[in-house]
Amino acid sequence: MLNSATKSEAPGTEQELTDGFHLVIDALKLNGVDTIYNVPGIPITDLGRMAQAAGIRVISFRHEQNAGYAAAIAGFLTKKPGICLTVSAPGFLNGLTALAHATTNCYPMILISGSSEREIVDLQQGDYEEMDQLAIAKPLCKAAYRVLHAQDIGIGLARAIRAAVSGRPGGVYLDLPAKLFAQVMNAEAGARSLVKVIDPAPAQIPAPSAVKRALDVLKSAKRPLIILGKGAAYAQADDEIRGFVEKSGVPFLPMSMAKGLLPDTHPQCAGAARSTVLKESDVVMLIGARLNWLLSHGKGKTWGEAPKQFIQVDIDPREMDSNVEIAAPLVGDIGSCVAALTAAMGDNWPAPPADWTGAVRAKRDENVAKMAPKLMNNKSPMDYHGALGVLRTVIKERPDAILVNEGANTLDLARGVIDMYKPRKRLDVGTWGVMGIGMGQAIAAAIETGKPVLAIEGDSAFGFSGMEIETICRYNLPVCVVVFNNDGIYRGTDVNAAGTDPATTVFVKGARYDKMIEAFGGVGVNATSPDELKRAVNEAMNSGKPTLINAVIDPAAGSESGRIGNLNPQSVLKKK
Ligand code: ADP
Ligand code: TZD
Ligand code: MG
Repeated sequence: MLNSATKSEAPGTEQELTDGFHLVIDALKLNGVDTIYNVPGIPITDLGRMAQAAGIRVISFRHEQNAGYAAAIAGFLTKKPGICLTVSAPGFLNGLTALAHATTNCYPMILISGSSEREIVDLQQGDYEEMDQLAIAKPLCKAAYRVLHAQDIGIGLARAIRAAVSGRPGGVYLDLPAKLFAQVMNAEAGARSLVKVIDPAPAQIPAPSAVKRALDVLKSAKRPLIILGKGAAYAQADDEIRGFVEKSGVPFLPMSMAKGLLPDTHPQCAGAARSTVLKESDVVMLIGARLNWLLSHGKGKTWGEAPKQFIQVDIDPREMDSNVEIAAPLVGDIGSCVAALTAAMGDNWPAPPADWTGAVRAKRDENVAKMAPKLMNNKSPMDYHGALGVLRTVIKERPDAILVNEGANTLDLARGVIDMYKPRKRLDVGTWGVMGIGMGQAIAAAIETGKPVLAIEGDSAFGFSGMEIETICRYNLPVCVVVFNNDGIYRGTDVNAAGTDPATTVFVKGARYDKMIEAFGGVGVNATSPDELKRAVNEAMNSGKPTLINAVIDPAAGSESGRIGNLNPQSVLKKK
Protein backbone atom coordinates (compact mmCIF):
# COMPACT_ATOMS: atom_id res chain seq x y z
CA MET A 1 0.00 0.00 0.00
CA LEU A 2 1.21 3.47 -0.81
CA ASN A 3 1.25 5.66 2.26
CA SER A 4 0.36 8.76 0.29
CA ALA A 5 -0.43 9.82 -3.22
CA THR A 6 -1.44 12.98 -4.97
CA LYS A 7 -3.35 13.71 -8.15
CA SER A 8 -1.60 15.36 -11.05
CA GLU A 9 -3.04 18.74 -11.81
CA ALA A 10 -3.05 18.89 -15.61
CA PRO A 11 -6.72 18.74 -16.73
CA GLY A 12 -7.67 15.56 -18.52
CA THR A 13 -4.52 13.70 -17.37
CA GLU A 14 -5.58 12.98 -13.80
CA GLN A 15 -3.71 10.07 -12.32
CA GLU A 16 -2.55 9.02 -8.87
CA LEU A 17 1.11 9.95 -8.44
CA THR A 18 3.86 8.96 -6.10
CA ASP A 19 7.44 10.15 -5.74
CA GLY A 20 10.88 9.02 -4.64
CA PHE A 21 10.31 9.93 -0.99
CA HIS A 22 7.19 7.80 -0.77
CA LEU A 23 8.63 4.93 -2.74
CA VAL A 24 11.65 4.67 -0.42
CA ILE A 25 9.36 4.63 2.61
CA ASP A 26 6.93 2.16 1.05
CA ALA A 27 9.80 -0.13 0.06
CA LEU A 28 11.22 -0.04 3.59
CA LYS A 29 7.83 -0.77 5.14
CA LEU A 30 7.08 -3.54 2.68
CA ASN A 31 10.27 -5.22 3.89
CA GLY A 32 9.43 -4.88 7.56
CA VAL A 33 11.78 -2.02 8.41
CA ASP A 34 10.32 -0.39 11.50
CA THR A 35 13.24 1.72 12.74
CA ILE A 36 15.68 4.17 11.14
CA TYR A 37 18.71 5.63 12.93
CA ASN A 38 19.56 9.01 11.45
CA VAL A 39 20.85 12.57 11.52
CA PRO A 40 18.64 14.89 9.41
CA GLY A 41 19.70 17.47 6.82
CA ILE A 42 19.76 18.11 3.06
CA PRO A 43 18.55 16.09 1.18
CA ILE A 44 16.97 13.63 3.63
CA THR A 45 15.22 15.83 6.21
CA ASP A 46 11.79 15.28 4.69
CA LEU A 47 12.47 11.58 4.22
CA GLY A 48 12.88 11.25 8.00
CA ARG A 49 9.76 13.31 8.70
CA MET A 50 7.69 11.38 6.19
CA ALA A 51 8.99 8.04 7.47
CA GLN A 52 7.97 9.05 10.97
CA ALA A 53 4.55 10.14 9.72
CA ALA A 54 4.22 6.75 7.99
CA GLY A 55 4.76 4.90 11.28
CA ILE A 56 8.46 4.09 11.08
CA ARG A 57 10.36 4.85 14.28
CA VAL A 58 12.97 7.44 13.36
CA ILE A 59 15.63 7.94 16.01
CA SER A 60 17.63 11.13 15.51
CA PHE A 61 21.19 11.19 16.82
CA ARG A 62 23.71 13.96 17.41
CA HIS A 63 26.41 12.36 15.22
CA GLU A 64 26.11 9.89 12.35
CA GLN A 65 28.78 7.57 13.68
CA ASN A 66 26.60 6.81 16.67
CA ALA A 67 23.50 6.38 14.51
CA GLY A 68 25.59 3.97 12.42
CA TYR A 69 26.77 1.95 15.41
CA ALA A 70 23.14 1.78 16.53
CA ALA A 71 22.06 0.44 13.13
CA ALA A 72 24.93 -2.06 13.08
CA ILE A 73 24.08 -3.54 16.46
CA ALA A 74 20.37 -3.52 15.64
CA GLY A 75 21.35 -5.81 12.76
CA PHE A 76 23.21 -8.11 15.14
CA LEU A 77 20.31 -8.21 17.58
CA THR A 78 17.51 -8.76 15.07
CA LYS A 79 19.07 -10.57 12.08
CA LYS A 80 17.48 -7.85 9.92
CA PRO A 81 19.54 -5.06 8.38
CA GLY A 82 19.80 -2.06 10.67
CA ILE A 83 19.12 1.14 8.73
CA CYS A 84 21.21 4.28 9.10
CA LEU A 85 20.25 7.40 7.18
CA THR A 86 22.71 10.24 6.59
CA VAL A 87 23.17 13.43 4.60
CA SER A 88 25.75 13.73 1.84
CA ALA A 89 29.58 13.94 2.06
CA PRO A 90 30.42 14.74 5.73
CA GLY A 91 27.35 12.97 7.13
CA PHE A 92 28.05 10.03 4.86
CA LEU A 93 31.70 9.89 5.96
CA ASN A 94 30.67 10.07 9.61
CA GLY A 95 28.44 7.07 9.04
CA LEU A 96 31.05 5.18 7.05
CA THR A 97 33.15 4.12 10.05
CA ALA A 98 30.12 2.31 11.38
CA LEU A 99 29.42 0.72 8.00
CA ALA A 100 32.97 -0.61 7.83
CA HIS A 101 32.64 -1.77 11.44
CA ALA A 102 29.42 -3.63 10.56
CA THR A 103 31.17 -5.34 7.65
CA THR A 104 34.16 -6.31 9.77
CA ASN A 105 31.92 -7.73 12.48
CA CYS A 106 29.50 -9.50 10.10
CA TYR A 107 26.49 -7.41 11.19
CA PRO A 108 23.84 -6.70 8.56
CA MET A 109 23.40 -2.97 8.09
CA ILE A 110 22.39 -0.61 5.30
CA LEU A 111 23.77 2.90 5.20
CA ILE A 112 21.38 4.96 3.12
CA SER A 113 22.88 8.30 2.26
CA GLY A 114 21.57 11.22 0.30
CA SER A 115 24.09 12.50 -2.23
CA SER A 116 24.61 15.48 -4.50
CA GLU A 117 23.83 15.80 -8.21
CA ARG A 118 25.62 13.19 -10.30
CA GLU A 119 26.19 15.55 -13.22
CA ILE A 120 27.97 18.07 -11.00
CA VAL A 121 29.82 15.52 -8.85
CA ASP A 122 31.15 13.65 -11.87
CA LEU A 123 32.46 16.85 -13.47
CA GLN A 124 33.79 17.93 -10.06
CA GLN A 125 32.12 21.30 -10.34
CA GLY A 126 31.80 21.86 -6.62
CA ASP A 127 28.24 20.96 -5.68
CA TYR A 128 26.93 21.40 -2.14
CA GLU A 129 28.57 18.56 -0.18
CA GLU A 130 30.07 17.11 -3.32
CA MET A 131 31.58 13.65 -3.10
CA ASP A 132 31.67 10.46 -5.15
CA GLN A 133 30.22 8.52 -2.24
CA LEU A 134 29.59 5.24 -4.04
CA ALA A 135 33.25 4.89 -5.01
CA ILE A 136 34.39 5.68 -1.49
CA ALA A 137 31.97 3.28 0.18
CA LYS A 138 32.71 0.33 -2.11
CA PRO A 139 35.93 -1.02 -0.58
CA LEU A 140 34.52 -0.67 2.94
CA CYS A 141 31.37 -2.71 2.61
CA LYS A 142 29.94 -5.91 1.22
CA ALA A 143 28.04 -4.21 -1.60
CA ALA A 144 27.24 -0.68 -2.77
CA TYR A 145 24.39 0.44 -5.02
CA ARG A 146 23.07 3.70 -6.41
CA VAL A 147 19.50 4.32 -7.53
CA LEU A 148 18.99 6.98 -10.21
CA HIS A 149 15.36 6.40 -11.18
CA ALA A 150 12.28 6.26 -8.99
CA GLN A 151 11.13 3.04 -10.65
CA ASP A 152 14.35 1.33 -9.46
CA ILE A 153 13.94 2.14 -5.76
CA GLY A 154 12.17 -1.13 -5.05
CA ILE A 155 14.79 -3.29 -6.72
CA GLY A 156 17.61 -1.21 -5.24
CA LEU A 157 16.43 -1.72 -1.70
CA ALA A 158 15.78 -5.41 -2.35
CA ARG A 159 19.36 -5.86 -3.53
CA ALA A 160 20.65 -3.99 -0.49
CA ILE A 161 18.66 -6.15 1.94
CA ARG A 162 19.68 -9.42 0.33
CA ALA A 163 23.34 -8.40 0.20
CA ALA A 164 23.31 -7.38 3.86
CA VAL A 165 21.78 -10.54 5.38
CA SER A 166 22.55 -13.44 3.03
CA GLY A 167 25.68 -15.54 3.45
CA ARG A 168 28.12 -13.79 5.79
CA PRO A 169 26.21 -10.70 6.86
CA GLY A 170 27.74 -7.25 6.44
CA GLY A 171 27.36 -3.59 5.65
CA VAL A 172 25.74 -2.34 2.44
CA TYR A 173 25.76 1.16 1.04
CA LEU A 174 22.74 2.57 -0.79
CA ASP A 175 23.30 5.90 -2.55
CA LEU A 176 20.22 8.02 -3.15
CA PRO A 177 20.94 11.29 -5.02
CA ALA A 178 18.83 14.29 -4.00
CA LYS A 179 17.06 14.43 -7.35
CA LEU A 180 15.63 10.95 -6.87
CA PHE A 181 13.39 11.94 -3.97
CA ALA A 182 11.34 14.43 -5.97
CA GLN A 183 11.00 12.24 -9.07
CA VAL A 184 7.35 11.56 -9.77
CA MET A 185 5.78 8.48 -11.26
CA ASN A 186 2.42 6.84 -11.65
CA ALA A 187 1.39 5.50 -8.25
CA GLU A 188 0.22 2.13 -9.46
CA ALA A 189 3.37 1.53 -11.47
CA GLY A 190 5.32 2.66 -8.42
CA ALA A 191 3.54 0.14 -6.19
CA ARG A 192 4.21 -2.60 -8.73
CA SER A 193 7.90 -1.68 -8.81
CA LEU A 194 8.40 -2.50 -5.12
CA VAL A 195 9.94 -5.82 -4.16
CA LYS A 196 9.29 -7.77 -0.99
CA VAL A 197 12.41 -9.83 -0.46
CA ILE A 198 11.46 -13.50 -0.07
CA ASP A 199 13.73 -15.57 2.20
CA PRO A 200 16.55 -13.00 2.32
CA ALA A 201 18.96 -15.28 4.22
CA PRO A 202 18.24 -18.78 2.90
CA ALA A 203 19.30 -21.75 4.99
CA GLN A 204 22.61 -23.18 3.82
CA ILE A 205 22.61 -26.89 4.50
CA PRO A 206 26.02 -28.52 5.09
CA ALA A 207 27.13 -31.53 3.06
CA PRO A 208 26.57 -34.83 4.94
CA SER A 209 30.17 -35.86 4.19
CA ALA A 210 31.43 -32.66 5.86
CA VAL A 211 29.24 -33.34 8.90
CA LYS A 212 30.65 -36.86 9.17
CA ARG A 213 34.23 -35.60 8.81
CA ALA A 214 33.68 -33.07 11.57
CA LEU A 215 32.26 -35.68 13.93
CA ASP A 216 35.06 -38.14 13.16
CA VAL A 217 37.64 -35.53 14.14
CA LEU A 218 35.69 -34.56 17.26
CA LYS A 219 35.34 -38.19 18.33
CA SER A 220 39.08 -38.77 17.97
CA ALA A 221 39.84 -36.02 20.49
CA LYS A 222 41.36 -36.63 23.89
CA ARG A 223 41.05 -33.00 24.94
CA PRO A 224 38.28 -31.39 22.85
CA LEU A 225 37.16 -27.78 23.08
CA ILE A 226 34.27 -25.86 21.48
CA ILE A 227 34.70 -22.13 20.88
CA LEU A 228 31.48 -20.18 20.37
CA GLY A 229 31.77 -16.84 18.56
CA LYS A 230 29.41 -13.97 17.94
CA GLY A 231 28.35 -15.59 14.65
CA ALA A 232 26.76 -18.29 16.82
CA ALA A 233 24.99 -15.63 18.86
CA TYR A 234 23.85 -13.88 15.68
CA ALA A 235 22.45 -17.10 14.20
CA GLN A 236 19.62 -17.24 16.78
CA ALA A 237 19.89 -21.02 16.88
CA ASP A 238 20.14 -20.97 20.67
CA ASP A 239 18.34 -24.24 21.44
CA GLU A 240 20.16 -26.16 18.72
CA ILE A 241 23.54 -24.90 19.91
CA ARG A 242 22.81 -25.69 23.53
CA GLY A 243 21.52 -29.13 22.55
CA PHE A 244 24.65 -29.89 20.57
CA VAL A 245 27.10 -28.64 23.20
CA GLU A 246 25.35 -30.56 25.97
CA LYS A 247 25.09 -33.76 23.95
CA SER A 248 28.80 -33.55 23.13
CA GLY A 249 29.81 -32.99 26.76
CA VAL A 250 32.74 -30.91 25.45
CA PRO A 251 33.96 -27.88 27.45
CA PHE A 252 33.07 -24.64 25.67
CA LEU A 253 34.69 -21.23 25.59
CA PRO A 254 32.53 -18.25 24.62
CA MET A 255 34.05 -15.32 22.77
CA SER A 256 33.06 -11.99 24.24
CA MET A 257 29.73 -11.46 22.48
CA ALA A 258 28.87 -15.17 22.59
CA LYS A 259 28.82 -15.07 26.38
CA GLY A 260 25.41 -16.12 27.64
CA LEU A 261 24.59 -18.27 24.60
CA LEU A 262 24.93 -20.95 27.24
CA PRO A 263 25.18 -19.41 30.72
CA ASP A 264 28.70 -18.60 31.93
CA THR A 265 27.77 -20.65 35.01
CA HIS A 266 27.05 -23.77 32.90
CA PRO A 267 29.00 -26.82 34.13
CA GLN A 268 30.75 -27.14 30.74
CA CYS A 269 31.78 -23.48 30.53
CA ALA A 270 35.55 -23.10 30.42
CA GLY A 271 35.53 -19.28 30.40
CA ALA A 272 37.46 -19.08 33.65
CA ALA A 273 40.01 -21.64 32.41
CA ARG A 274 40.65 -19.90 29.08
CA SER A 275 44.43 -20.10 28.86
CA THR A 276 44.47 -23.71 30.00
CA VAL A 277 41.95 -24.95 27.45
CA LEU A 278 43.53 -23.05 24.57
CA LYS A 279 46.96 -24.42 25.40
CA GLU A 280 46.06 -27.98 26.19
CA SER A 281 43.20 -28.88 23.88
CA ASP A 282 43.94 -31.22 20.96
CA VAL A 283 40.78 -30.72 18.89
CA VAL A 284 39.10 -27.33 18.68
CA MET A 285 35.70 -26.79 17.10
CA LEU A 286 35.00 -23.18 16.13
CA ILE A 287 31.34 -22.26 15.78
CA GLY A 288 30.84 -18.77 14.33
CA ALA A 289 34.26 -17.55 15.49
CA ARG A 290 37.24 -16.56 13.35
CA LEU A 291 40.86 -17.41 14.09
CA ASN A 292 41.81 -13.72 14.00
CA TRP A 293 43.91 -11.73 16.46
CA LEU A 294 41.38 -12.32 19.20
CA LEU A 295 42.37 -16.00 19.09
CA SER A 296 46.05 -15.32 18.38
CA HIS A 297 45.52 -16.57 14.79
CA GLY A 298 45.32 -20.16 16.02
CA LYS A 299 49.05 -20.38 16.72
CA GLY A 300 51.90 -19.30 18.98
CA LYS A 301 52.28 -19.32 22.74
CA THR A 302 48.56 -18.97 23.45
CA TRP A 303 47.92 -22.31 21.81
CA GLY A 304 50.80 -24.21 23.45
CA GLU A 305 52.81 -27.18 22.28
CA ALA A 306 50.07 -29.80 21.89
CA PRO A 307 49.33 -30.48 18.20
CA LYS A 308 45.86 -29.26 17.26
CA GLN A 309 43.21 -30.13 14.79
CA PHE A 310 40.56 -27.56 14.00
CA ILE A 311 36.94 -28.07 13.02
CA GLN A 312 35.30 -24.88 11.80
CA VAL A 313 31.60 -24.19 11.36
CA ASP A 314 31.03 -21.06 9.29
CA ILE A 315 28.78 -19.76 6.56
CA ASP A 316 31.72 -18.34 4.59
CA PRO A 317 33.76 -21.03 2.81
CA ARG A 318 36.70 -18.66 2.41
CA GLU A 319 37.10 -18.40 6.17
CA MET A 320 38.53 -21.93 6.16
CA ASP A 321 42.35 -22.14 6.28
CA SER A 322 42.54 -18.35 6.74
CA ASN A 323 45.21 -18.67 9.43
CA VAL A 324 45.89 -22.36 9.99
CA GLU A 325 44.81 -25.58 8.36
CA ILE A 326 41.23 -26.56 9.09
CA ALA A 327 41.01 -30.36 9.33
CA ALA A 328 37.23 -30.40 9.09
CA PRO A 329 35.57 -27.42 7.43
CA LEU A 330 31.81 -27.40 7.89
CA VAL A 331 30.25 -24.77 5.67
CA GLY A 332 26.66 -23.76 6.16
CA ASP A 333 24.45 -21.70 8.42
CA ILE A 334 25.01 -22.45 12.07
CA GLY A 335 21.45 -23.55 12.81
CA SER A 336 21.53 -26.13 10.00
CA CYS A 337 25.10 -27.25 10.76
CA VAL A 338 24.55 -27.75 14.46
CA ALA A 339 21.24 -29.53 13.90
CA ALA A 340 22.93 -31.85 11.38
CA LEU A 341 25.79 -32.55 13.80
CA THR A 342 23.40 -33.38 16.63
CA ALA A 343 21.34 -35.67 14.43
CA ALA A 344 24.41 -37.50 13.11
CA MET A 345 25.80 -38.04 16.63
CA GLY A 346 23.09 -40.60 17.25
CA ASP A 347 22.11 -41.78 20.73
CA ASN A 348 25.41 -43.22 21.92
CA TRP A 349 27.83 -40.35 21.52
CA PRO A 350 30.72 -40.98 23.92
CA ALA A 351 31.47 -38.40 26.60
CA PRO A 352 34.91 -36.79 26.27
CA PRO A 353 37.64 -38.31 28.49
CA ALA A 354 36.80 -37.60 32.13
CA ASP A 355 40.38 -36.69 33.06
CA TRP A 356 40.16 -33.76 30.59
CA THR A 357 36.73 -32.47 31.60
CA GLY A 358 37.64 -32.95 35.26
CA ALA A 359 40.89 -31.01 34.86
CA VAL A 360 39.10 -28.15 33.07
CA ARG A 361 36.49 -27.95 35.80
CA ALA A 362 39.12 -27.98 38.54
CA LYS A 363 41.08 -25.17 36.89
CA ARG A 364 37.93 -23.13 36.42
CA ASP A 365 36.82 -23.57 40.03
CA GLU A 366 40.29 -22.65 41.24
CA ASN A 367 40.34 -19.43 39.20
CA VAL A 368 36.81 -18.47 40.24
CA ALA A 369 37.74 -18.98 43.91
CA LYS A 370 40.88 -16.85 43.49
CA MET A 371 38.87 -14.01 42.00
CA ALA A 372 36.04 -14.00 44.56
CA PRO A 373 37.67 -11.98 47.38
CA LYS A 374 38.92 -9.30 44.95
CA LEU A 375 35.36 -8.69 43.80
CA MET A 376 34.18 -8.08 47.34
CA ASN A 377 36.66 -5.35 48.26
CA ASN A 378 35.06 -2.11 49.37
CA LYS A 379 37.96 0.26 48.65
CA SER A 380 37.38 3.95 48.00
CA PRO A 381 38.38 5.18 45.49
CA MET A 382 37.37 1.93 43.85
CA ASP A 383 39.59 -0.43 41.94
CA TYR A 384 38.18 -2.19 38.87
CA HIS A 385 37.39 -5.39 40.73
CA GLY A 386 35.52 -3.68 43.56
CA ALA A 387 33.32 -1.79 41.10
CA LEU A 388 32.83 -4.79 38.80
CA GLY A 389 31.92 -7.07 41.71
CA VAL A 390 28.90 -4.84 42.25
CA LEU A 391 27.92 -4.72 38.56
CA ARG A 392 28.31 -8.49 38.27
CA THR A 393 25.56 -8.90 40.87
CA VAL A 394 23.37 -6.32 39.11
CA ILE A 395 23.45 -8.47 35.95
CA LYS A 396 23.03 -11.72 37.88
CA GLU A 397 19.85 -10.31 39.37
CA ARG A 398 18.66 -9.03 35.97
CA PRO A 399 19.74 -11.59 33.36
CA ASP A 400 17.46 -9.96 30.77
CA ALA A 401 19.24 -6.62 30.93
CA ILE A 402 21.64 -5.78 28.12
CA LEU A 403 25.24 -5.01 28.91
CA VAL A 404 27.17 -2.63 26.66
CA ASN A 405 30.89 -2.43 27.36
CA GLU A 406 33.89 -0.50 26.03
CA GLY A 407 37.23 0.83 27.25
CA ALA A 408 40.56 -0.91 27.81
CA ASN A 409 40.80 -2.11 31.42
CA THR A 410 37.10 -1.37 31.77
CA LEU A 411 36.41 -3.71 28.86
CA ASP A 412 38.84 -6.52 29.54
CA LEU A 413 38.11 -6.82 33.23
CA ALA A 414 34.32 -6.49 32.87
CA ARG A 415 34.33 -9.20 30.20
CA GLY A 416 36.08 -11.59 32.55
CA VAL A 417 34.22 -10.70 35.74
CA ILE A 418 30.60 -10.30 34.65
CA ASP A 419 28.81 -13.57 33.96
CA MET A 420 26.14 -13.55 31.28
CA TYR A 421 23.13 -15.82 31.41
CA LYS A 422 21.23 -15.30 28.18
CA PRO A 423 22.12 -14.98 24.48
CA ARG A 424 22.86 -11.61 22.84
CA LYS A 425 22.92 -9.70 26.12
CA ARG A 426 26.55 -8.63 25.91
CA LEU A 427 27.45 -6.04 23.26
CA ASP A 428 30.91 -4.60 22.97
CA VAL A 429 33.71 -3.26 20.79
CA GLY A 430 33.80 -6.32 18.51
CA THR A 431 36.48 -7.37 16.07
CA TRP A 432 38.25 -4.02 15.79
CA GLY A 433 38.22 -3.17 19.49
CA VAL A 434 36.79 0.17 18.46
CA MET A 435 36.03 2.91 20.99
CA GLY A 436 32.83 4.86 20.43
CA ILE A 437 30.22 2.12 20.08
CA GLY A 438 28.86 2.76 23.57
CA MET A 439 25.93 5.14 23.34
CA GLY A 440 24.86 4.05 19.85
CA GLN A 441 24.70 0.43 20.98
CA ALA A 442 22.98 1.33 24.25
CA ILE A 443 20.30 3.29 22.40
CA ALA A 444 19.69 0.58 19.80
CA ALA A 445 19.62 -2.13 22.47
CA ALA A 446 16.93 -0.24 24.38
CA ILE A 447 14.94 0.55 21.24
CA GLU A 448 15.14 -2.91 19.67
CA THR A 449 14.59 -5.02 22.79
CA GLY A 450 12.72 -2.77 25.23
CA LYS A 451 14.98 -4.16 27.99
CA PRO A 452 16.99 -2.10 30.47
CA VAL A 453 20.57 -1.39 29.41
CA LEU A 454 23.69 -1.10 31.55
CA ALA A 455 26.57 0.56 29.71
CA ILE A 456 29.94 0.10 31.40
CA GLU A 457 32.26 2.69 29.88
CA GLY A 458 35.88 3.70 30.29
CA ASP A 459 36.06 7.48 30.67
CA SER A 460 37.96 7.71 27.38
CA ALA A 461 35.62 5.31 25.60
CA PHE A 462 32.57 7.23 26.80
CA GLY A 463 33.94 10.46 25.38
CA PHE A 464 33.69 9.17 21.82
CA SER A 465 29.88 9.09 21.90
CA GLY A 466 29.06 10.95 25.13
CA MET A 467 26.89 13.62 23.51
CA GLU A 468 24.28 10.97 22.79
CA ILE A 469 23.22 11.05 26.44
CA GLU A 470 20.99 13.87 25.20
CA THR A 471 19.45 11.36 22.77
CA ILE A 472 18.97 8.88 25.63
CA CYS A 473 17.20 11.57 27.66
CA ARG A 474 15.15 12.83 24.69
CA TYR A 475 13.73 9.37 24.00
CA ASN A 476 13.60 8.62 27.73
CA LEU A 477 15.38 5.30 27.32
CA PRO A 478 16.05 2.89 30.21
CA VAL A 479 19.82 3.26 29.98
CA CYS A 480 22.19 3.42 32.93
CA VAL A 481 25.68 4.54 31.95
CA VAL A 482 28.48 3.86 34.41
CA VAL A 483 31.63 5.80 33.54
CA PHE A 484 34.73 4.18 35.04
CA ASN A 485 36.53 7.42 35.71
CA ASN A 486 40.22 6.79 36.25
CA ASP A 487 41.24 10.20 34.88
CA GLY A 488 42.40 8.86 31.56
CA ILE A 489 43.32 6.23 29.01
CA TYR A 490 44.53 3.07 30.81
CA ARG A 491 45.62 5.10 33.87
CA GLY A 492 45.33 8.66 35.04
CA THR A 493 48.83 8.87 36.45
CA ASP A 494 51.04 9.65 33.44
CA VAL A 495 53.15 12.81 33.70
CA ASN A 496 54.68 14.80 30.85
CA ALA A 497 58.28 15.28 31.94
CA ALA A 498 59.12 17.54 28.98
CA GLY A 499 56.78 20.50 29.51
CA THR A 500 53.61 21.91 31.00
CA ASP A 501 51.08 20.26 28.70
CA PRO A 502 49.27 17.30 30.26
CA ALA A 503 50.60 13.83 29.42
CA THR A 504 49.04 12.34 26.29
CA THR A 505 46.89 9.78 28.08
CA VAL A 506 45.35 11.79 30.93
CA PHE A 507 42.18 13.88 31.28
CA VAL A 508 40.99 16.57 33.67
CA LYS A 509 41.45 15.15 37.13
CA GLY A 510 38.37 14.53 39.22
CA ALA A 511 36.01 15.21 36.29
CA ARG A 512 32.29 14.85 37.07
CA TYR A 513 30.71 13.10 34.10
CA ASP A 514 27.49 12.75 36.11
CA LYS A 515 26.91 16.49 35.71
CA MET A 516 26.64 16.08 31.94
CA ILE A 517 23.37 14.17 31.99
CA GLU A 518 21.82 16.63 34.40
CA ALA A 519 21.95 19.21 31.62
CA PHE A 520 19.34 17.13 29.78
CA GLY A 521 17.11 16.21 32.70
CA GLY A 522 18.62 12.79 33.43
CA VAL A 523 19.82 11.49 36.79
CA GLY A 524 23.50 12.03 37.62
CA VAL A 525 25.24 10.31 40.53
CA ASN A 526 28.83 10.50 41.77
CA ALA A 527 29.82 7.13 43.27
CA THR A 528 33.05 6.87 45.24
CA SER A 529 32.63 3.39 46.77
CA PRO A 530 31.18 0.02 45.76
CA ASP A 531 28.30 0.58 48.17
CA GLU A 532 27.39 3.90 46.58
CA LEU A 533 27.74 2.40 43.12
CA LYS A 534 25.48 -0.50 44.00
CA ARG A 535 22.77 1.77 45.36
CA ALA A 536 22.86 4.08 42.34
CA VAL A 537 22.87 1.33 39.69
CA ASN A 538 20.07 -0.61 41.34
CA GLU A 539 17.98 2.52 41.53
CA ALA A 540 18.62 3.34 37.88
CA MET A 541 17.91 -0.19 36.66
CA ASN A 542 14.70 -0.36 38.73
CA SER A 543 13.41 3.06 37.71
CA GLY A 544 14.40 2.89 34.04
CA LYS A 545 15.32 6.59 34.20
CA PRO A 546 18.22 7.75 32.03
CA THR A 547 21.12 7.79 34.48
CA LEU A 548 24.84 8.49 34.35
CA ILE A 549 27.00 7.37 37.26
CA ASN A 550 30.50 8.75 37.60
CA ALA A 551 32.31 5.81 39.21
CA VAL A 552 35.51 7.12 40.76
CA ILE A 553 38.29 4.60 40.03
CA ASP A 554 41.81 4.75 41.44
CA PRO A 555 43.86 6.38 38.63
CA ALA A 556 46.71 3.96 39.32
CA ALA A 557 44.59 0.81 39.13
CA GLY A 558 44.71 0.10 35.39
CA SER A 559 47.42 -1.32 33.16
CA GLU A 560 48.62 -0.15 29.73
CA SER A 561 46.17 -1.26 27.02
CA GLY A 562 44.28 -3.48 29.48
CA ARG A 563 44.90 -7.12 28.55
CA ILE A 564 46.47 -6.46 25.14
CA GLY A 565 49.53 -4.44 26.08
CA ASN A 566 51.62 -7.03 24.23
CA LEU A 567 50.32 -5.64 20.93
CA ASN A 568 52.07 -2.28 21.49
CA PRO A 569 55.20 -1.92 19.36
CA GLN A 570 58.27 -1.21 21.46
CA SER A 571 60.87 1.34 20.46
CA VAL A 572 64.40 0.03 20.77
CA LEU A 573 65.63 3.57 21.35
CA LYS A 574 63.27 4.12 24.28
CA LYS A 575 65.00 1.30 26.13
CA LYS A 576 68.52 2.73 25.80
P1 ADP B 1 34.10 -13.58 17.44
O1 ADP B 1 34.63 -12.17 17.34
O2 ADP B 1 33.03 -13.72 18.46
O3 ADP B 1 35.19 -14.58 17.53
P2 ADP B 1 33.80 -13.40 14.59
O4 ADP B 1 33.10 -12.13 14.26
O5 ADP B 1 35.27 -13.44 14.45
O6 ADP B 1 33.34 -13.86 16.05
O7 ADP B 1 33.22 -14.57 13.71
C1 ADP B 1 31.89 -14.65 13.34
C2 ADP B 1 31.80 -15.67 12.22
O8 ADP B 1 30.47 -16.16 12.18
C3 ADP B 1 32.14 -15.12 10.85
O9 ADP B 1 33.18 -15.86 10.26
C4 ADP B 1 30.83 -15.26 10.07
O10 ADP B 1 31.04 -15.66 8.73
C5 ADP B 1 30.12 -16.35 10.83
N1 ADP B 1 28.66 -16.30 10.75
C6 ADP B 1 27.86 -15.24 10.95
N2 ADP B 1 26.59 -15.59 10.86
C7 ADP B 1 26.55 -16.91 10.61
C8 ADP B 1 25.52 -17.87 10.40
N3 ADP B 1 24.23 -17.55 10.46
N4 ADP B 1 25.89 -19.15 10.15
C9 ADP B 1 27.18 -19.49 10.08
N5 ADP B 1 28.20 -18.64 10.28
C10 ADP B 1 27.89 -17.37 10.53
N1 TZD C 1 40.28 5.19 18.77
C1 TZD C 1 39.37 4.25 18.44
C2 TZD C 1 38.25 4.59 17.52
N2 TZD C 1 39.45 3.01 18.93
C3 TZD C 1 40.46 2.69 19.75
N3 TZD C 1 40.49 1.44 20.18
C4 TZD C 1 41.42 3.65 20.15
C5 TZD C 1 41.27 4.90 19.61
C6 TZD C 1 42.58 3.36 21.09
N4 TZD C 1 42.08 3.02 22.42
C7 TZD C 1 41.96 1.72 22.85
O1 TZD C 1 42.23 0.72 22.19
S1 TZD C 1 41.30 1.67 24.41
C8 TZD C 1 41.19 3.35 24.52
C9 TZD C 1 41.67 3.94 23.36
C10 TZD C 1 41.68 5.42 23.15
C11 TZD C 1 40.63 4.02 25.73
C12 TZD C 1 40.99 3.35 27.04
O2 TZD C 1 40.67 4.18 28.12
P1 TZD C 1 39.33 4.07 28.89
O3 TZD C 1 39.50 2.67 29.65
O4 TZD C 1 39.25 5.20 29.81
O5 TZD C 1 38.19 3.92 27.96
P2 TZD C 1 40.47 2.36 30.90
O6 TZD C 1 39.58 1.71 31.89
O7 TZD C 1 41.01 3.65 31.41
O8 TZD C 1 41.55 1.44 30.46
MG1 MG D 1 39.97 5.41 31.73
